[in-house]
Amino acid sequence: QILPTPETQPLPKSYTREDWQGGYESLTEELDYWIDDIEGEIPPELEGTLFRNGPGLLDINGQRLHHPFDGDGMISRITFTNSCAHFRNRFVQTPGYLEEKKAGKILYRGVFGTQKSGGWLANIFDFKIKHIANTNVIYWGDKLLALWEAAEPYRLNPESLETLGNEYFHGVLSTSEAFSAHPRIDPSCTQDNGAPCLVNFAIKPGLTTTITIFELNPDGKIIRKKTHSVPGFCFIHDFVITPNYCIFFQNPVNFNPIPFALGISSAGQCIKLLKNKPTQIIVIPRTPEAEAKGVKILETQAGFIFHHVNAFEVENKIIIDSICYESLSEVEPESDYRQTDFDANSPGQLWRFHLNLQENKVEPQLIDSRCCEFPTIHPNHVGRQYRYLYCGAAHAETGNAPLQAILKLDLESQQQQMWSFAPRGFVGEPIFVPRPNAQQEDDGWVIALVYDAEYHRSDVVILDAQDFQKGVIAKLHLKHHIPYGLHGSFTNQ
Ligand code: 3ON
Ligand code: FE
Repeated sequence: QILPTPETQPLPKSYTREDWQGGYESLTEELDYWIDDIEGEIPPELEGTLFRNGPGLLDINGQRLHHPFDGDGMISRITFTNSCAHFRNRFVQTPGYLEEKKAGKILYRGVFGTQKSGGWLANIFDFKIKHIANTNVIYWGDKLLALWEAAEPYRLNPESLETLGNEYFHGVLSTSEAFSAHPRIDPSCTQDNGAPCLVNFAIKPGLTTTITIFELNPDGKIIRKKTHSVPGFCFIHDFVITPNYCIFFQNPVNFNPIPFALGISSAGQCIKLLKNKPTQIIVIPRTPEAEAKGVKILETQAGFIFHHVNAFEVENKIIIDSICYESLSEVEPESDYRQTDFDANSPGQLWRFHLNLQENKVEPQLIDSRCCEFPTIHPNHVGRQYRYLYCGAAHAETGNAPLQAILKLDLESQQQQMWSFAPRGFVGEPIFVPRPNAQQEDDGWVIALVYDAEYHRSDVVILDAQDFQKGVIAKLHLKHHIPYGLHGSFTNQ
């Protein structure tokens, strides 16, 4: 009798697909209440507001969106004060959101596969894309901004979350000019006598791509803006900064716009990863001293990167930590993302790239093979040497799976801490909030939204960043779920 070898016996999963799917239901209500169902205690020193953005609608009046990234942006705001917490959420009132709400049906094509009903004939030669403001939300220069990488930001009232209109930064950003969803805040800018500075970019893809870099002072004014041209088509979602450089990874992709033009598939679906072509690492100077050496392009292995963790300079080297995928999961026109076969896709894994600018050499190094996404670090270490990173992670050590745990990595000692919400919890992006007057890099809290399939609701969970093994120090039960989100930020204001 032949018994199956252990390798061929699939491990029991830490989740069920049905549970995971629950987090992809729309939330149509806009709510406003004090959170009164709390396990544990909110640390009294934790004062400030966590803003989160993500698709709030996964359907328009019952017409399903093809992919969650096409969903209208919904901002959640959790304010912590005196160990109490207040919740409020509102949709970003983009013209597309309002028109579709009124019409009760899909009126626009989305970047990730959403189409107007009626097949390709209803979509052919329609190049209009709905601006959805669903990817990130930041508070900078006394302005709350909802971001989406292909268009200009929306400004919201930070208290009421009411949409105030597009933000053009005193006309320095022009109409339809993009402002990406992944700004980085340089905690101490050498060009501004050590004042903090927000650095962001805009990609205009084409046969040659332009990358515009913006630097904003603490008053929210664009004080530096420069455009660079790079050869080839770029799909770049995130970047990293150091005091002297902005660094972009140009994923080796090919863009064939014909199926998009013919109404067969969306723009995003026309992007294919080329596995036999290298990734180009574009190093753009920020300072006049670095500028003298010009833009440099280095090459490394093929792969796809959405998110980077951080970068820093050591002598003539630049170190960059990123989440890399071996292949890009396809969102076929006929498929349903809720039926995703996790095992068929490659997991995001943490890599470190050592760039030697003198010798034009790149050394990639796998740091951790566990499936992970949504990395975050201490805000004062952006662009600088750092020791700790936090991210969402799969419960199991190997394979691709939904994020169910929060992982802390000590990059110096290689030690790890993990807190898992499996089997029924699913985590979003964690945010590290330093404790006021803390001395150590990991002295603070990690806050995340966790979807709990058992009650079909979301919890705001707070961990002690120094000691995950303590467990959740406060679990704030919301009265409803929040659909799986993208990015957010914390502000002490
Ligand atoms: O030709 C261009 C192609 C293109 C794709 C035109 C373009 C500039 C309009 C464009 C647009 C890109 C956009 C709008 C990208 C938006 C990306 C987005 C909303 C989210 C990306 C999220 C990435 C990740 C890795 C999320 C992971 C989530 C989980 C692991 C858990 O749910
Ligand atoms: Fe992102």
